Amino acid sequence: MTYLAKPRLHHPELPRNALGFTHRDYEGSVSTLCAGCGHDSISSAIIQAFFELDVAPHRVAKLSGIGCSSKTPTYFLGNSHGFNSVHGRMPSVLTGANLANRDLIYLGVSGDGDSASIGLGQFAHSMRRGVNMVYIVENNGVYGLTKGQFSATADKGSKSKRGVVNNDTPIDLVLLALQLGASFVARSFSGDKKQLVPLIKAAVEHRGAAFIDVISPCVAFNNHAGSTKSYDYVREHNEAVNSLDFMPLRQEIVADYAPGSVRDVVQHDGSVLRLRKLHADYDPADRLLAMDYLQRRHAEGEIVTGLLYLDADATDLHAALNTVDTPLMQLDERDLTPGAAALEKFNASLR
Ligand SMILES: Cc1ncc(C[n+]2csc(CCOP(=O)(O)OP(=O)(O)O)c2C)c(N)n1
Ligand code: SF4
Ligand SMILES: [Mg+2]
Repeated sequence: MTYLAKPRLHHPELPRNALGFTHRDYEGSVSTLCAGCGHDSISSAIIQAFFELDVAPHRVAKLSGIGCSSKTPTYFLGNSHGFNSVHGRMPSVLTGANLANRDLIYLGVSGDGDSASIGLGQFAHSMRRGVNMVYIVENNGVYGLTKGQFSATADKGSKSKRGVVNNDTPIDLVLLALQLGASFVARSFSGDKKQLVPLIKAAVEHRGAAFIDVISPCVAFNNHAGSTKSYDYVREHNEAVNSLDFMPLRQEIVADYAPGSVRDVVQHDGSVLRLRKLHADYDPADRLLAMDYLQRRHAEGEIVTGLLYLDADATDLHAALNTVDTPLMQLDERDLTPGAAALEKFNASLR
């Protein structure tokens, strides 16, 4: 058995969102991951975010690769579309689905092995093309599913459970996403739901490539002293540069912070991200500063979290390709073969 179904009965007075759905309507099957795995906390944050956003589950397509992290879409949004692809190939499958049907919300879930090793090229191209998606990496520094080998995001000098030292330079997917042109880049921690839920909500409303790297401890293979992805290490070295409130379009904006300490950023759909600065020298609108800051703080042993970069005016792959507003899968034969006269007119426009 690959999943455990949840009983359908639930309390009749569970809170409902604007669509009349309860939290349960956004859940999936019972998780079969190890008790305490960070990935389960991320699933719970995803459920919370979509419930609070009042998104109808059938409007979401969740895609993943292979790994414990890539199994998690079975444990949330059980009423959404889903596709569990091949190891490292989620981004190209997601890109194709997005091009065929732009009407869905695309949620890619991956692991550090899935995205920073076998799928690194796929990760890179989905970022640089600006595919409209939320791309979450559940980053534990190991290949959890295949018994805890170091992954490419493991820090140099960090130790495996058996005491082996990792000598390889780590790949920082946040830095790569910044360099490759992602327009929403964040890092969070599976143990910090207060930070993660608004980040996911804001990423869903963002148009363009939204990337969230979530440090997600693997309790079976990477939660010991000497690991830099353990619960203890991340709690001790977590430096949040800002805190975020997400306000959908219809919600009244109430000023509850001292002037100057907050910045409201309006996204294309009118939703507002209210950013409260925790570090005076950090500006999430400055891509180059973000890259410099992250590398300097990493050298000091800090894990910088929060909304690290945002281009609120970003556009996506559909804008670059100038595709029609109607999802391509809805076009019929007449739209796709407009006839000789239309072809002649098009050819003439290119002469
Ligand atoms: C093409 C291919 N190569 C290798 C594997 C073996 N494999 C399965 S999961 C995995 C790594 C998973 O690590 P990660 O993506 O970090 O996920 P985690 O289990 O840590 O959440 C590997 C190497 C595979 N399934 N397919
Ligand atoms: S092996 Fe690690 S990543 Fe996989 S379910 Fe267990 S704790 Fe989570
Ligand atoms: Mg992993």
